[in-house]
Order: sequence, then C-alpha cells, then structure tokens
Amino acid sequence: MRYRKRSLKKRICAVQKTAIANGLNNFEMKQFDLICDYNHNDKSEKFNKRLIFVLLILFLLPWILFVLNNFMSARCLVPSNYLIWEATRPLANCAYCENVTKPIVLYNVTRHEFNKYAYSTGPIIVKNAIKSWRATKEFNYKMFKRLYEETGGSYESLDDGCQFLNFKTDLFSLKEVFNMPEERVKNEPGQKPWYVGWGNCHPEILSKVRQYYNVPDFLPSDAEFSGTENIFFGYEIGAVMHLDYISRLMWQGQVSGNKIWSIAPVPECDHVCNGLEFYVEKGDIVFLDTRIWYHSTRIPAGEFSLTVQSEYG
Ligand SMILES: O=C(O)CCC(=O)C(=O)O
Ligand SMILES: [Fe+2]
Repeated sequence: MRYRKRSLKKRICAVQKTAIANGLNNFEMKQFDLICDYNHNDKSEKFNKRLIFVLLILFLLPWILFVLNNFMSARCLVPSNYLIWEATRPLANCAYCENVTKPIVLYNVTRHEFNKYAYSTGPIIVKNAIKSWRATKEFNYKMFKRLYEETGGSYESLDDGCQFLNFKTDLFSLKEVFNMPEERVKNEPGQKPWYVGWGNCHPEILSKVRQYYNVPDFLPSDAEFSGTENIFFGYEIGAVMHLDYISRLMWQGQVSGNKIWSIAPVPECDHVCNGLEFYVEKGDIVFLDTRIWYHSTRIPAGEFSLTVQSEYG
C-alpha cells in the first residue's frame, strides 16, 4: 500500500515536472491541485439535460401535431399549404382561357338553354336569378350572428373541416367577427373595413341556412352539388388573388351589394390569355372555374356585400 502511494506520488511529481518544463507556472499549478472534481457528477448532469429535453418535447408535441394537422390536411377553398399546392398543381391547357375577354351574360335562362354553357371555361353571369330567395330579404350580419350564437358547437364546426377566410382583415375567427363593435360592423367613418368568408358545416346551421336559398334550378340535372356552402360578407377589401382548392365549379349568388371580380389566367398561360374584370350586381349568380382562374374581388365603397357560394359539377 505504502509502496503504491509512493509510486503514485512519483508519477504525479513527474507530471508536474513536465508541466513546469512546458511553461506552467506555480500559480497555474495550484489550479490543478485536484485534477478531477470528485464532487462533480458529470453523468447525472447529462441525464438531467436529457430529461429536460424529453419533457419539453412531450409538452410541445400536441402543439406541433395540431399545427401540422391544420397546415397539411386542409381540403378547402384556399389551402393553407398554398405555395406547395401551387408548385405541384398540374399545368393547365391554355385553351381554357384563350379568347375569353368578357363574361357570358344570360337572362331568364332555362335548364335546357344553360346546358350549353354549364361547363364553359370562362365566367358566366346569370342576371336577376335569385329573386325567389328569402335570403335577399333576410340574410344580414345580425341574422348570422344570432344563428352562430344560438347554436351549440357552431364555432367549433369551423375547426372541424369548414374554413374561415379572413383575407386581408385583422379578424382571425368567426367569433371575433361576431364580437366586433357596432361602429365597425357598420363600417362607419374612421373604422377599418373588414371582409371575410366561411363555410357552414354545422348540420343545424346548414339546414337552417338552406331554407333561405336554392341551388340554381337551371343547373344540369345530373350535376353533383357540394354538401356545404360558403358565405362571404363585408366591405371594400374583398378577397385577395387566389386559386381555389375545390373539386367542382363554383357558383355564387349576390344577395346584397355589388362586387367587382378580377380574374387572371394561371402563369403558364400568360403568353396566350389575358386577365379581365367584371361587375356582378345584387340578384346575379356568377359561375366560374375558380380552380384555374386566379380571382380576387372588391366591393364598391360604402356597400355591404353578402354572397352565398357553393359548387356544382
Ligand atoms: O366572393 C368573394 O369575395 C371571393 C369568393 C371566392 O374566392 C370564391 O368564390 O372562390
Ligand atoms: Fe376563391
């Protein structure tokens, strides 16, 4: 034992001599009086760090999954993963937009007459087509506010498959829209204009809302229709330029106010097609393949626009 101690001392002494020979001074030597810190448990520190990391991931995982789910799984009017979708959509055959310079405008059209146009690739306006809709007299901000406030689970239905679109408005949910101060609801002077759209998915709301309008009766009898419809309402700003991520053609009844539509071909057809603007008046129905025409809207200053929009095809 004593021999081992002596031998260890000799070895430490040799190490010190080498250290001094290599330039370490006395003061620095004192810092190495204990080369290892016996009390410092390196392993347990590493373990603690790992534990904190795992707990942090476990805490954040539900939030990460929630964000990913919302981001990737939307099958909707405007996909939230818009750039990915735009970059991967199939290229269009530009025949769809060649020579389209204005909408086809129809009056008092029958189903038989409409058949010829039903799947046109350009915009169509059927004038004065929603006279019989109760919606033209009874749809307004207050009516939808009441409906959503009175129906249990109404707002939650927008998280489960129906989309809320705020376009350029600083309102991020339908609940916020229905909680705006009265002056802003009416877009009084000095108030920020607002414009939003959303899908009615809640079965009770859907069945009530459908009592106020009819799917246009001149659409082809063999057409398929969407199980939901969207409402767009508000002032001035309208919808930003976008393509829709839907499976059929779009129809939209202009219940209140007027609307200016700007449409543009997809970029790969820019060299053969042009964009155009058209005006839709209260009472009209507009038809457009919003999957291949970029579209944006504006509402004339001072007007409140409300529309019912759905799909056919
Ligand atoms: O009516 C609007 O303002 C926008 C409508 C729209 O984007 C659509 O119908 O696809
Ligand atoms: Fe759209």
